[in-house]
Amino acid sequence: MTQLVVGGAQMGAIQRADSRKAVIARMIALMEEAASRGVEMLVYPELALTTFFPRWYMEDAAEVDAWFEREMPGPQTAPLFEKARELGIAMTFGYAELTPEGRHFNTSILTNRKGEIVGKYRKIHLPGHVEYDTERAFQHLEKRYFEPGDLGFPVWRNEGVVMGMAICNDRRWPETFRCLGLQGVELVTIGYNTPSVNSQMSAEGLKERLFHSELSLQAGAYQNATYVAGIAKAGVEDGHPLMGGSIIVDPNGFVIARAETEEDELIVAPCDFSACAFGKSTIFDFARHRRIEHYGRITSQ
Ligand code: CDT
Repeated sequence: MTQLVVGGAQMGAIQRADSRKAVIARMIALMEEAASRGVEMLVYPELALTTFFPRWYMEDAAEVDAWFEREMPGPQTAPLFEKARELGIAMTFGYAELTPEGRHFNTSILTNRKGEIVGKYRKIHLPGHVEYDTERAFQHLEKRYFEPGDLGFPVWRNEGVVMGMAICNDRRWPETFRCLGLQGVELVTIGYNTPSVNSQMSAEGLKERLFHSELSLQAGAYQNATYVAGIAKAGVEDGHPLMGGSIIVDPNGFVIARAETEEDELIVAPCDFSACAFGKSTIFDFARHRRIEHYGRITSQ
């Protein structure tokens, strides 16, 4: 029976001018608070090290690449890994990855409690568009700056728990959760940056966006009998509001921890992973109940 105290390190706004050093200092402060509350596994947001730069249209390759990390850990992120090792906290966070071959991904990594990287995920469902869109209230250029992830949806047994990662828009796709669920996932970690308003539909505001996020995270948890931690970057970044709404959900789909602010805020939930077994062996016993002979359309179109 494995138990872990899971923390969600929601982060408030990161401005375009904020340095990596300043952001890492905030992440370390959240980690120290997490340690004082007994957290053993800490989840940070998508693109945790920078502002949500895909809202900015850029043509200059060097300007774009400045938002990316060429190594992980690198000189600026090493103090975060050192602190995690010192405090014995496993963690996951998102960042923009530039590979030695010059490929660009929206990535998250997973570490164990010794500060060693045990897993990497590259975002598969990239929302938005490639070119400047004059019809939008603001830009969402993930398809311009990243290529779709090439690692699939793996899981890792980390600290006794089967863990998988997804990133932001991935949470809206049941296929994400089912790919992880089919591998027995017990904790899905998902960082996100979600604008508080829809750039193409003025009627959709904060209330609806929070609802859709919770709906997706709760359904994913319940339908795959897994804990889910959905953790936001929130607040107003250079005039552009991102919603908060970070939650941790149990394997029955109930919210067991919830952020109240749009600032740096820690949420904490003790998780008993034996609670995943009931759903996995009854209503969501995939081996007994799935009817894959009728699911071909899902992957053929
Ligand atoms: N970062 C990210 O994936 N955000 C998207 C915004 C969708 S609107 C283009 C999300 O699904 O929250």
